[in-house]
Amino acid sequence: MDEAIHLILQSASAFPPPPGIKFAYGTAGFRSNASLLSSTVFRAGIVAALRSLKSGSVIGLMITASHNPASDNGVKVADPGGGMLTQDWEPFAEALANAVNPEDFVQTIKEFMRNEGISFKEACSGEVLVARDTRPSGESLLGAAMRGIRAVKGVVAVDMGILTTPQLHWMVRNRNRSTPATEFDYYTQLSSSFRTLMSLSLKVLESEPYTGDVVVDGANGVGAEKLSLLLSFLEGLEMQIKNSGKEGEGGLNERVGADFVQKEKVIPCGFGVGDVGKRCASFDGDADRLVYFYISSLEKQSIDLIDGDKILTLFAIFINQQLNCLQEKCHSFKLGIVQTAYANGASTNYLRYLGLEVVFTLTGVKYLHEKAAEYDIGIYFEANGHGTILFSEKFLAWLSALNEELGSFSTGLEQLKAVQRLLAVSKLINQATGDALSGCLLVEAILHYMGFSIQTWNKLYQDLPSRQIKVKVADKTSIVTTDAETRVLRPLGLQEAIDSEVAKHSQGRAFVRPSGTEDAVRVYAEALTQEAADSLAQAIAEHVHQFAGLVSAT
Ligand code: 16G
Ligand code: MG
Repeated sequence: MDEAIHLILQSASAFPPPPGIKFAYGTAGFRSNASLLSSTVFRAGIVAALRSLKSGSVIGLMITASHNPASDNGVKVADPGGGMLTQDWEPFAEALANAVNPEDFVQTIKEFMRNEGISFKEACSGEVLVARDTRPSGESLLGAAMRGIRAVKGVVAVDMGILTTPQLHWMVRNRNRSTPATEFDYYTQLSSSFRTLMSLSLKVLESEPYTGDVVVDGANGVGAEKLSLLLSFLEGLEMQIKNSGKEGEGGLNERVGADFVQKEKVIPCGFGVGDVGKRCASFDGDADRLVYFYISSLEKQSIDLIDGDKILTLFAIFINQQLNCLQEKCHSFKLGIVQTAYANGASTNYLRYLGLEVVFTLTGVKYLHEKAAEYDIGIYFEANGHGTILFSEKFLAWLSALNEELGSFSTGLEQLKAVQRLLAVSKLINQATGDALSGCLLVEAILHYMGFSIQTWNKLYQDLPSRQIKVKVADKTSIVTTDAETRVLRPLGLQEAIDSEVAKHSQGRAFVRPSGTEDAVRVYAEALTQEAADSLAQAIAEHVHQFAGLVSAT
């Protein structure tokens, strides 16, 4: 043991931590300016390697900072099921990232290994797949990650090259299930299940025709390149890709991409007069978020946004229709919808009006994913475009059996088609995590099936006007929330102040929460008019200043 730890320590000396900086394993791993990250990435490599030894499974390590500027980078660990690192390991990841001297560093590893019952093993006992997005800093951080993983005796590090975040999660999940898991397999599975789904569509005569001509904003990131690879498996499908990151197309996430489009609600760079009237989709920098939009006014540069809530609604309607078709056969299976406090109230009302069960979790994919996995079919989405559909093994086994049973009678049966549609969705949609590429194909297939134009889809319900404000306070951790972040526990009195502001507005709703990715407190407000939502958010931001100590508000 001591000799193996000594080897880790020796490798670590090449990656000294930057002085005076505290790293936090936030909502989506470590994130910071790339120049500060080599020690953190090296150490995250050690965490991933130990996780692989502990679980006896393949683990993933993704180097990305998603929608952050190109100068930032980050790192996160994918667990054996393809989801986020188990939350019990986050304190260890943080303690290791922040261990300043060699004694602390060694002690942190030793103690954790002892508590978790992990011991070093012989060669090839563990394996970590490493991928990165297109950020320039990715290559040198990859080196740090590989060194960190290889420093742990018995663990192999495999460089998977440049991938989207969801592709790496998908590969980890598949490797551990012994199902095809290469990048080629990813495109093969997505394209063939998409084709199956399209072939099972109803041809509703009076519906608006499916045109297939969607324009995709790739955020100048990795998603654009991977989408064009995927399209090479889907001959005949028309998708125009903009902001693909090629020379002259602008910088990564610079006034482009899902985060920009969803927050600013303006036309992203690269889109203009030629795109008016078209269905447009935006990915974020690592392609795990998806939103749709169409240009509403070129003059005002405005768009009509179709956010994660509306994608969720489209998926829920479709899945529910298929389940209704199988109602007499599957009443014991449960469909659950998972949202966060950021979900527009109009979406929740609409989903409940459809008779669906809607539950709420904290912000962050790991929380939504965990909750959705409790259902036979769990659909989760954040308004910002992170989301997917999860199917339980039990439900999939039942579907496969039903497919055989019904298939032996007749091929045209509507029930059989419903079964086959659900099976195709389970293969098309990424079961490991939200995925802009697979999500986009599913949206396209469902729009085709429903005969919906993007405008019809948008009109399913009308969003309540909302406003978000970021407040800088002396210490964001002074704000403690409860009830899936919808209510404040501390500082005492702040919730009462919020309640009294909300009560002044018809259909008002508001909450505050400390950000998991930035040093700030976020305020969200919703009301019947934009003016009311703006003034409610402003009034609450002022209360936050008073209660938590002002630095500034933007
Ligand atoms: C991260 C999360 C996202 C969440 C956002 C909230 C993942 C993969 N990403 O981007 O789910 O909505 O953080 O940021 O979990 P905030 O805490 O700063 O508001
Ligand atoms: Mg992302």
